[in-house]
Amino acid sequence: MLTSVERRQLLSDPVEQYRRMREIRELEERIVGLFSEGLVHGTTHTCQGQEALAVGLAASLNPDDAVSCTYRGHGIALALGLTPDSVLGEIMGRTTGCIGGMGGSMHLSDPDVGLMPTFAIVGAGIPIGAGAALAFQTRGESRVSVGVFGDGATNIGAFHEGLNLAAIWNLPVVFVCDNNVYAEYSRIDRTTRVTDISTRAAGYGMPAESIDGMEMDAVLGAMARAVDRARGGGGPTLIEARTYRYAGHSRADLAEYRPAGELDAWLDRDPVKVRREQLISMGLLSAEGASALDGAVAAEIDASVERTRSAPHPPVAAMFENVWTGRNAQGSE
Ligand SMILES: Cc1ncc(C[n+]2csc(CCOP(=O)(O)OP(=O)(O)O)c2C)c(N)n1
Ligand SMILES: [Mg+2]
Repeated sequence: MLTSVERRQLLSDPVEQYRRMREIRELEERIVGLFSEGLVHGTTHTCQGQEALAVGLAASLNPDDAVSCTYRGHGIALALGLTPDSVLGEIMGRTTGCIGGMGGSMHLSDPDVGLMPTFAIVGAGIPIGAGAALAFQTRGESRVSVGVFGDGATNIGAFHEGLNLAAIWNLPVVFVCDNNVYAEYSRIDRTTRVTDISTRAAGYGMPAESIDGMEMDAVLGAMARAVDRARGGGGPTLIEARTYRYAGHSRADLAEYRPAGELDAWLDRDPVKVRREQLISMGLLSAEGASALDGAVAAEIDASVERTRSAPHPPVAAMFENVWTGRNAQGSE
């Protein structure tokens, strides 16, 4: 089985990019079922519909670049190279998870492939992404940081602070907003007067692009421009990727507030389906090859689910690991 680092290196190949998109879709759909079985505790936030953004973003980075993202980050984690076992193990609270099953669905991380923690606090990953970029700049390293967040997060103070500091210090960071139309149960136009998120960059003197986040080539193009700018000393960029989350916010949400027909219109432009058709028409995959690949991914995810079902939970004593206090071993402050 490949390691996360080996998986990360595969992503320059368009067929591997498609395979990763398929893997994300399959795993997210299984997770919904596993949640219904009571095997995922708390809740979980899935990203079906946002696969082109996850994979296009990961494919545009070097292995030593860094990414911070939100609780809706299973897709980005897989795209960056985390194995299905390490993502699912974490989500199901098993020792095979990327941080030993102690973080759960909203706290995935793997420093080996540059995945800084995924963040449950809306907007929290934005200043962390800027901070990583400040570290790279200070050390003179040619590394880029990417901060991924939702449309709702652009109304949080951390968005303003993170973008402003990144702009004034010319940090090597790319801010990526996945504008998936909703923040929890609220449509964007009920919470945000300016719904074209990319225009906010003007307030920070920062270049920006608004792209179709359902289209892999649009994501690859915008990311390449922004990453080149950051790595070349040109400072930060804001990318607004217009996407849609097919499922409700979390597992308690049936998304009944959505207007009739809206989901169907986005499903017509499904990124996984569209990329599959593009690869076939470009001659990079045959129709039979694509079906075989889809079947192989489904079988791999089946096997991962079975392995994870029988993987152990961490022992109770693990709750005292990785916990720091102000006291030393002798008990003094
Ligand atoms: C600081 C903070 N405020 C409120 C919440 C509750 N909350 C969780 S998700 C969410 C909506 C965020 O929407 P968006 O940024 O668009 O991301 P999406 O869920 O669509 O990916 C809110 C308000 C939180 N987790 N953190
Ligand atoms: Mg949103």
